[in-house]
Amino acid sequence: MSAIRYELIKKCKQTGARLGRVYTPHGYFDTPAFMPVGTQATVKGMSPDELKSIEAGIILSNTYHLHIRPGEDIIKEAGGLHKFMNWDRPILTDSGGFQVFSLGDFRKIEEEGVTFKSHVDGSKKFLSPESAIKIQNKLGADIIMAFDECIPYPAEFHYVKKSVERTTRWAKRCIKAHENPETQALFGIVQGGMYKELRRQSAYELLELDFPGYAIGGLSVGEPAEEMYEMLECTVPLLPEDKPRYLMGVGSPDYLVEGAIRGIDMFDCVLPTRIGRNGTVLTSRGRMIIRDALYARDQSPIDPDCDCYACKNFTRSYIRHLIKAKEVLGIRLTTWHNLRFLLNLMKNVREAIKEDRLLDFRNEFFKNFGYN
Ligand code: PRF
Ligand code: ZN
Repeated sequence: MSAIRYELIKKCKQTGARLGRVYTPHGYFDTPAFMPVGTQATVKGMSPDELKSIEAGIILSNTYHLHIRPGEDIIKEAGGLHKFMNWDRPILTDSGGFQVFSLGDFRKIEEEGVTFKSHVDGSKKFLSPESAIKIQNKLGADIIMAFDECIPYPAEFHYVKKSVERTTRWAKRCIKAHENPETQALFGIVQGGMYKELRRQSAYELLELDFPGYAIGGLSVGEPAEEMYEMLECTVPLLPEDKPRYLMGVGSPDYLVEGAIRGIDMFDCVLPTRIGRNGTVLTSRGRMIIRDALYARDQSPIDPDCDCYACKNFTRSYIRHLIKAKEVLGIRLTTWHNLRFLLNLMKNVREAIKEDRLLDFRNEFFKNFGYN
């Protein structure tokens, strides 16, 4: 028995999108879903109650960061990640595969695993399929991720092929090392760079291992949007209908809608929280740089169509002032709004799937947001 169950509720008649629900040991979440990122066992600036008030159904955290600080043993002693951070809804932890490649300055990739330098104190660290799973077993998230190599863009065919084959060998080692398959679902990660043939090879190899869910990694790494969509179009149709599909590290509004249209069920990204902290907000009319002098005397809310705490209670003028004065409340309000904006976008996407009008929704949303 797997720790999770995916219920396919309905397919959109206009697109390849799916309305679904994923049941986990900590309750269910509706899909397509956006997962706010809580790298350090906290979604920066938001309390668990606040996250619930904006209807976050599942959050993501990181093996790499929690291993370095405070260490998985401290979290296990606290009763696991849910208890440690007081979040009782589903959690997914990423394996560290990606963070090691994007954060570690010095790194050496070998068959056994990856050696890298801690971004905190520069000390030498090592992660392997076995240790990444062992750490995730101690953290206790509902969904855990295989240890993979996220290939940089661009990359040579020959290198990508070797890397894909190693990621499959690592995936097998992850399954073998996993101690709690009944309470934690281990997802495989399809890689393959920007080569359709290698994406298919990676998918076929991982399908044989029968994971309870599949992620698509190595995308949104600097390639043009069209290339990402092509990779999705050649990979998603190979994945099982009765399991969730997760597009890793993708969360701009256009990618969320286009991903859902192509059959993706789960997404995560630091975008809403990160841009919020530097004073950029997402609105139904596009991105807005709230720091801009244009808003100094603007007495309207960030987004008149938004129902979030920031929009119901504060003006652009005030939030701009807080951000410029580097006040904590400023970044709390922009983060709050941006997360609510994306969670609400996903809710609208789910509504549109239910009513077979996701393509119409996409066209209307893109027109207002300023995409084409
Ligand atoms: N692998 C893992 N985590 C990830 C990625 C990946 O390829 C990406 C790529 N966009 C984001 N996060 N393990
Ligand atoms: Zn708002």
